[in-house]
Amino acid sequence: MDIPVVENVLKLNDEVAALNRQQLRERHILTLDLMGSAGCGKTALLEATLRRLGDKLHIAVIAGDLTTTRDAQRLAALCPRVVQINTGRSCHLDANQVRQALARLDLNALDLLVIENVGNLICPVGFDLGQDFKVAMFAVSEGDDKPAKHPYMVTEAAALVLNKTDLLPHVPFKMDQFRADVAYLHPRVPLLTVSALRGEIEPWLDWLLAARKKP
Ligand SMILES: Nc1nc2c(ncn2[C@@H]2O[C@H](COP(=O)(O)OP(=O)(O)OP(=O)(O)O)[C@@H](O)[C@H]2O)c(=O)[nH]1
Ligand SMILES: [Mg+2]
Repeated sequence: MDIPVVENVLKLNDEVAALNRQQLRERHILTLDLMGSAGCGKTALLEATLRRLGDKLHIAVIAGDLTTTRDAQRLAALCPRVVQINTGRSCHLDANQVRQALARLDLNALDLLVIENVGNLICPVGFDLGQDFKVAMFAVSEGDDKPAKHPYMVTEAAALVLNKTDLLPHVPFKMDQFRADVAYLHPRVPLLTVSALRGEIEPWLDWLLAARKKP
């Protein structure tokens, strides 16, 4: 019997992602998909980034959340180009939602677009949004085992941010174990240790500015 097989359930998403990528690359806009668990500090990192780079680069942010515009409101205090996507019950953004958000942004003269994905270590990994790079974010308060337990976050990411390093004296976190697991899963991926709360984000800023120069 001939059983029909759906070979690529993500095909439609991939097609729209390709359109997004083409639109963004034509304008030379570096686009990042920032993924990480709920509360790891994605919005805090973007706030710190806007404080440091907001008057040097034209930056836009698309913030994904199930409900509320709270992240967008925080970011709008620092950036005039912010769009919130409410995903309802969905645990990740998809390319079509990003496409609709792009239509709400003036892409002319934009240098950098960061898409803050829904706080979740699993679902965002599998969906191409049209970004140049996926960035995975962890926090020391989540424990050192998260890369090993969520390997696809690590293998799909072009860079890893480890946040809340200011809490290292207060939480059990084996940095050696964390680094070893990351190195095993994705050798040579940049590991950027930061404290968004304190504004200590130099490794992230350095990576970001270097990524802009890549063709
Ligand atoms: N100690 C410490 N706290 C931080 C740091 N960065 C963020 N936080 C705190 O962690 C909490 C969550 O930060 P958010 O920036 O909202 O995290 P998020 O990843 O955007 O969360 P969702 O959008 O809900 O997924 C807030 O109370 C922040 O103040 C940090 O570097 N150190
Ligand atoms: Mg947030």
